[in-house]
Amino acid sequence: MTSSTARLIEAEHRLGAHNYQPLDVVLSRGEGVHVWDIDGNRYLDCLSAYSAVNQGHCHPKILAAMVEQAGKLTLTSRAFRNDQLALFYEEIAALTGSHKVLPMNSGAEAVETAVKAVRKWGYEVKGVAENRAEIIVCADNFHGRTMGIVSFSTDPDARTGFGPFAPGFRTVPFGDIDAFRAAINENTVAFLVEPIQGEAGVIIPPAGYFSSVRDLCTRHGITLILDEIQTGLGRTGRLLAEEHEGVEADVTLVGKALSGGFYPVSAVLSNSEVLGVLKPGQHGSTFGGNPLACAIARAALKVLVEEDMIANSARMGERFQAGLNDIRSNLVKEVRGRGLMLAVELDPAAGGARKYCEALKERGILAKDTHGDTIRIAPPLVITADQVDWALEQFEAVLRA
Ligand code: IF1
Repeated sequence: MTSSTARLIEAEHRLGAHNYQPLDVVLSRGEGVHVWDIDGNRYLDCLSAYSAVNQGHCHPKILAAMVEQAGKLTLTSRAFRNDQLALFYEEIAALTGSHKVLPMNSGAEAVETAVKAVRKWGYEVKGVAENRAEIIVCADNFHGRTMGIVSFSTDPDARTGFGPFAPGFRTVPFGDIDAFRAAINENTVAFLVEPIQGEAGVIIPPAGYFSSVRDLCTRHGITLILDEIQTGLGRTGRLLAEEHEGVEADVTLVGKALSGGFYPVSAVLSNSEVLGVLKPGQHGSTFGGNPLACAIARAALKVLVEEDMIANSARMGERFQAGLNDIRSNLVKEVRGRGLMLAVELDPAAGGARKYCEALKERGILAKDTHGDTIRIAPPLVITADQVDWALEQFEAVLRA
């Protein structure tokens, strides 16, 4: 480690809250699938800022849109209108087939927005008795870090010490349709769920789970809220992961790659009348829907489609997953994923995924361990076949060492 790297890490440690334990690599530049540290070492980014940079680092067209808009108008607040918001609405609604859009900033804010809207919908439209609304969620979910959201987390790290918690949530195991059916009652207003559980280790539910969920939601007047903040916008090889399941959510949450990593932009997309219950003054955000965010999001969506990144995600994901499956190593327990949302679960005897991420870093790959034994692999969707093959050589070397 060079002295400047050590100095920056020391200052972070001394002055920053210790709520993260990053790999000791200090990055200063990014382009496409690559990032460089302050000493000029190049890495293939296999995390993509948790899928926020699906379009690749510093995509030139998103950058140009950002710079152009930043020189014209950045923020008006929603007290006044701006000339980008309607265009953002039109473009994202056309792309996703949504009828209503509510722009926010972080993913957690989109989740909070959906929780608020769906409760109000429950009282005003479904006729649930005041303060009785229940939202069903899944064990091992990850939806963000706010108080409301950690109230229905089952992860001790996310919850412990942060009570008292918000009531009104009921937890069922992910992928278990009988448990979901049994949790439904007359107060159930929504089911909030990730199409593929990311933080839990890229967990794909059994085939048919979501079509049964969709049927039950329709039959019982329950709003199906899919958190596509991580799975959405091409990550799994489709625009939205719901397409793999042949279902349509009533409410879809997107964030992260909605800006290509330039800026926090999230949105609640609604097919039903859920967002219609929000009246002036009942919800909002200083920055939500600002012209800079809208211009960036418009460009981020445009390049995703125009540059065929979604199909590339499907093709390269298949190649990457097949290559991982071909690695003969008794350290590997399972390889799983969809598109470029991949994970290698190691055998518990391997001694944890972190040290393999350290070894990958030495070979020029940045990947992230999750839940002890799983290496998460999620490169930008612009990755080429040669880059996938090179990455596979590094994974093979590390997993067979
Ligand atoms: C961190 C994980 C990923 C998300 C889903 C909402 C949000 C997220 C499905 C909230 C955010 C992030 C946050 C990041 C770690 C990360 C993560 F490991 F925790 F699970 F991506 F895999 N819904 N996920 O995945 O979005 O408010 O952060 O914009 O450091 O906490 P946000």
